[in-house]
Order: sequence, then structure tokens, then C-alpha cells
Amino acid sequence: MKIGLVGPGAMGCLLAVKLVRAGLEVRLLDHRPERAALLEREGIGLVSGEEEIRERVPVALETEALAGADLILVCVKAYDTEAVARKLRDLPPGPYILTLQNGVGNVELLGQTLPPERVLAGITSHGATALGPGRVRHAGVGDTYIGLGFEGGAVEDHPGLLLARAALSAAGFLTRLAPRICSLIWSKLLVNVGINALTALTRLPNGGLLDFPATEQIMARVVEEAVQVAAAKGIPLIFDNPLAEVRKVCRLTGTNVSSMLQDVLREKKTEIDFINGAIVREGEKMGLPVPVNSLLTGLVQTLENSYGRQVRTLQGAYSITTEY
Ligand code: KPL
Repeated sequence: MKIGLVGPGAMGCLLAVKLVRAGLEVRLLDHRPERAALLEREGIGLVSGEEEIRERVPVALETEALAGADLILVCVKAYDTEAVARKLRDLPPGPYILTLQNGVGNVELLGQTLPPERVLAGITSHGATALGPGRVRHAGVGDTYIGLGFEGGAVEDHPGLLLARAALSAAGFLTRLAPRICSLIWSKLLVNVGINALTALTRLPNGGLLDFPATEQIMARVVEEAVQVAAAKGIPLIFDNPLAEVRKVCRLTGTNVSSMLQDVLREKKTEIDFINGAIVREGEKMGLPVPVNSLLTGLVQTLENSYGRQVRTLQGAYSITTEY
């Protein structure tokens, strides 16, 4: 089976190594020439517990290299989905496209440009921490579910889903088929709503959020607002107790640095607009109050828009105040 993988971030690198180890033919697409050359030359390192393995993964800069793939996994940040969809549009028809991204809206963005019947959607709660270009830590095992991007068909014997499940399961990602992917995407969204912005603002690893009463309370409030929005939209969640599930993921991925905190530490744009920001947009549309999501969204947006202006040391702050 030939697999294309778009996006050599933490999840993309984790999957690339696991898929190659499982004996599948993988081609990783990177748009940054320097990083692509480094990955091609040195392979990708995967740290699991005390052990580190390194695997060679062919890397390409041009989308044409993915021609002939049976399955393409999209692992880029949500704000890059539209651009990826435009690139994949030029490939000969054939591959199934599976998004394993965080946030809501990715399936729709892919389906606007690519044949909707080829778009598959998935969620995974595996924790992956990027340790540097081409080096990643597997920081927690979680559940993986996949389904049809656009509802309407049976999932049990869908060729694309069977293919994707076989690939992911071979890579050690225990994968289940889900009839209502929308429920899953929203359920995973709630996990990210409860964890990502809070870790980005406090700089705590996922498990640390459970060690402080204030973060626990804020988590409970953002998750409850999101539950209300999902209910108003008529989207059933897969968890009976969503907050308990968010707390469970915190524990299971306790040492993981959430993807949003990884972005903040690297001074990169975050996915806030597709996570808590999506709850704010949807809540406002439905006339529901979402003050805590709105607050966290505003704070993370400010953080990511002000990297160059943040006070780093007391020394710097002091020299400014002495000018008065
Ligand atoms: O998806 C994640 C992320 O970091 O974006 C979780 C599940 C919270 C793991 O860290």
C-alpha cells in the first residue's frame, strides 16, 4: 500500500515512522526545502519512553510525488488545510484523503476542492511532541476513529475506510470505524477545547492542568459551553461525561506538551481559531453565551500576535521602567 503524508509536524513524523516500520511505502510531503533535505538525509527520530529509533522516510517537496498513492494522510495545521486541498487537486484521481487534524472545518475545506466521496475524516488522541525538525516523542497512546467525511454511506465495507484502518492499525494506531464522524470530530474538539488553550496560556503539560483548582475550574467551564453549543447544533457527543473524558486525556497524555503549547513555544501561529474560536463563532450564531471560550480565544490570539513584543526578562522590563 502506498501512503502519502502531508505535514512533517509532530503527528506527521510519528505516523511516518510507524507506517514505515510497518512495512508500508510512505512518501512525506514537506514544503520547506531545508527541513525536507534534513529529514531525507537523517531520517526521523522517534522517542518512546527511554528508547529512540530512527527511520528513513522518503521526503518530497512537490505534490506530484504523491501520484499513485492509495491513501493520503493530511496532518498539517488547520489553517493550512485550504492550501493543501488546492495542491492535492492537481493529482490524478484515485487516492483517498484522510484528515487527522485538530479542530472543526477541515473536512469541509477539503471537500470544497477535492471529490467529497474521497474525503475521509479521523480523530486521534495519541500525543506527539515535536522535539525538533525530524524528531518526535510519542507522548501518549489514545483512541483513533475514522469515518466518511461526508455522511451517507455504510462504513463497515467502505474500501477507503478499510484501507485507512489497515494502514493505521499496522502502524500501531488501534483504529475503529465510526458511523457518525461529525459526533467524533466534535467530541475530539471538546478535548482540545478543554486542554489546548489552557496549556498554551499556563505553559503546563497536559497532566498539569489537573493539579491546580483554577485550571480545573476553567476547563470545566469551557467544556460545558462547548457541550451546550454541540447540543444546540444537534450534534450528539460520544461521551456521556465529556469533562471526565477531557480529564482522562489529560492523564493519559500527562507529560505531553499540547500542540498549541508547542506552537506558542516556537512562536508559531496556533489553531485557536479552529478550536475555542470555533466554539465562539458557533455559540454566537446560535445566540448562546460562550464567555470563557471567548476569553481564552482572545488571550491566545493576543499571545500569537505579539511574540515580538513580549517581555522576556526582568532585566528588559526594568530598563524600560527606568526611562520614566
Ligand atoms: O490533540 C491534542 C493536542 O495536543 O492537540 C491532545 C489530545 C490534547 C494531546 O496533547
